[in-house]
Amino acid sequence: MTESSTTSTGLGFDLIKTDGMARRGRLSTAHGDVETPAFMPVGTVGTVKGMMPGSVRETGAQILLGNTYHLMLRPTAERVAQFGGLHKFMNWSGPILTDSGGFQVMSLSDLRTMNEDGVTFKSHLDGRRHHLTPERSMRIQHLLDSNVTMCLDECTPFPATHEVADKSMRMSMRWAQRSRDAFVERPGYGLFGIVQGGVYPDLRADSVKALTDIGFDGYAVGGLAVGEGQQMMFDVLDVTTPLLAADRPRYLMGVGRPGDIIGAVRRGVDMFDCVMPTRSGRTGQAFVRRGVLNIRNARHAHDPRPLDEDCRCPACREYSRGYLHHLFRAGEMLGPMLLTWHNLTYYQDLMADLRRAIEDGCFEQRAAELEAGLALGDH
Ligand code: PRF
Ligand code: ZN
Repeated sequence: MTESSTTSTGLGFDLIKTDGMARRGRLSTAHGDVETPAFMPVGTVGTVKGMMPGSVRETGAQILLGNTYHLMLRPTAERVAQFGGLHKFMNWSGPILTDSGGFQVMSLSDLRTMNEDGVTFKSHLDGRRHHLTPERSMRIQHLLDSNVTMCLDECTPFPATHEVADKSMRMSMRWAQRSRDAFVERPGYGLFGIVQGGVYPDLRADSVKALTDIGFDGYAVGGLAVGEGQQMMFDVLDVTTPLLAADRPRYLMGVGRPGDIIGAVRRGVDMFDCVMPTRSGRTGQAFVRRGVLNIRNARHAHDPRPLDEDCRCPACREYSRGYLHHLFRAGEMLGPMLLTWHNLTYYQDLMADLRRAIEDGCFEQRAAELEAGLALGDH
């Protein structure tokens, strides 16, 4: 049975099938549908580094993530709007989700001060001062023409005392209300709230309640994968996802490694983003069905085999490990390009595998097989 719903702000979400807590769904936007569980490649500055959009699509990606923080500084949101929005500017016709900027301000900008109004910071590019408020973040994401806009929030650092996490979460909830008020509703576009509260179950529950009372098109879980470790992240998900509206998509921000994603899908998460496949591809790390390997390692120099026998990507179909090793050792740009292509294909095939398992009602069995594969190590 398919349950369909469209909220006032216009994003459709169909929950097609569940298997335990794992969910098989479909998110509908003005720029097309996204089959969930989904992985969103990171296109921070209006490009998935080293990949043309058609190639990103070929890996199986249906939605990209863009960043308010980077694009507001360069080329500016107004410039992107002048080109008809981010889809046209970067030549990606599918859906785009944009992060709101707060997280990137805290991790990238030089000097920053946060108060109730918003966050003031110095650009990591030229040192100029900028101010980001919930209202300004909504305006920027609107100019970018983002299909899925994220509320401005504060990612509570880890570790944080209960008192610090409480204060931080409550400000994020006030910012969520201001974000909701400033968001311009359009069909095919929506706004996600972001659950905070550190590692404290009572705060996570309060945060879910505050966001649910406001009402969003989807709910993200923020403040995780910030150093707490996989088990604690899973523990927080265990007390958070059961509280979230079943008929709305759930997004775990900035996660993760393949094992993190499998564990989070098991706990009811629908959407993910992470720089892992793209960033590690650029440094020579490849995800293969039996773990990870670094192609720069000397033992690959003489190896005529592909990176991964079972992979459909061009790096695996058309090149040897020995050649890829050579490209990295010679500093050739084709090396990072091919490994990025491979890693994104690996991630998308993993998501397709999980979706199929949920459809077939054998999620636990398949998840266990995949987890066992990851533990085997590199071959
Ligand atoms: N908030 C926002 N973006 C994020 C995070 C968050 O908590 C995280 C935490 N892993 C990644 N990206 N807005
Ligand atoms: Zn491959």
